[in-house]
Amino acid sequence: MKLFSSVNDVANINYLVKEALELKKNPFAFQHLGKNKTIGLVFMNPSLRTRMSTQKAATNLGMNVMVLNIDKEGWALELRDGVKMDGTSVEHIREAAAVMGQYVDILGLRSFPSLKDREADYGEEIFNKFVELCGVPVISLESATRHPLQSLADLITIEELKTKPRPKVVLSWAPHVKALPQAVPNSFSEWMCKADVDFTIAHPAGLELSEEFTQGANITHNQQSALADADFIYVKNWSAFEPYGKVIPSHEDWMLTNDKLRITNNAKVMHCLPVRRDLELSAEILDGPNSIVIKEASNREWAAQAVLKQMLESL
Ligand code: AN0
Ligand code: CP
Repeated sequence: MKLFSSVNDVANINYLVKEALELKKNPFAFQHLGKNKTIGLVFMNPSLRTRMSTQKAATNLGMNVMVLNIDKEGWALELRDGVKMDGTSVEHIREAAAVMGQYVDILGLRSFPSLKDREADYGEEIFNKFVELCGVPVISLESATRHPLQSLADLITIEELKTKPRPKVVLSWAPHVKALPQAVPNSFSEWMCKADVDFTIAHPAGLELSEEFTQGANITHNQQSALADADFIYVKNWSAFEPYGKVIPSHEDWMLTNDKLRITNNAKVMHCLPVRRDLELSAEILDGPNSIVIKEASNREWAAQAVLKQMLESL
């Protein structure tokens, strides 16, 4: 694998999940693969899980790891072409990305959307520039429109914990006070649409995701009907796709509570984290027996390791 930016870069998702579960049983079996190979993890935005799990995964494979929190520790980057750099940016993405490619065999990049310019965000302008300019395989650590390492970890978690061959999985929108990206729900949706699950998305009117990611999903504005008989509920806030990046207020009643779980099939509750307690998701669920959020975060390590293994094999 030379690029991991979406589910479309994966030849066989079932095989990738199987590989991840095998690595979980035997994490150090492929240490020789990464010997004398270096990965650079470049963050243009904050991270806890992606940074730590990907670093751990690379180390398990014997790789050297360099982390650059470019938003805090790097030079201010100019991302636009054709501008005279007489403002605050110090270095152009053209030099920065090309130089990074000199030091690493694989580059990981996190670049969130602006949530202001939909065309630039959905054109993945920053991520694609890095891919074009760095000259080495690139792994997404969450781009403007997708978070594939998260979605793979989510699928691994569902595969591990399902109690029937084709579980009912519900992506349920949650309230928030800030405008968050659509990357996690877009990505979760496109992975679930390819997985062997019965998939429903529930959100208030006006929070439709881009149809590019939801082909094959059942979509409803009725949270209660969606939750009936659910085996897994994936809780996540996102801002509007249209009007782009807007927070649509007064939907506090969409927060998931123990009471709402009563009509489900004792559903397991997921969230990519970080989560705001008692705003997005009730503390009673997070602290209760239905929450699988820590297991899900734990599986980020095996998701990253399975992808890095396939990348190392194709170097
Ligand atoms: C980010 C998001 O919603 O895309 C990262 C989640 C992994 N979340 C926040 O900014 C709170
Ligand atoms: N879920 C996730 O990607 O978490 P971080 O933003 O902390 O990496």
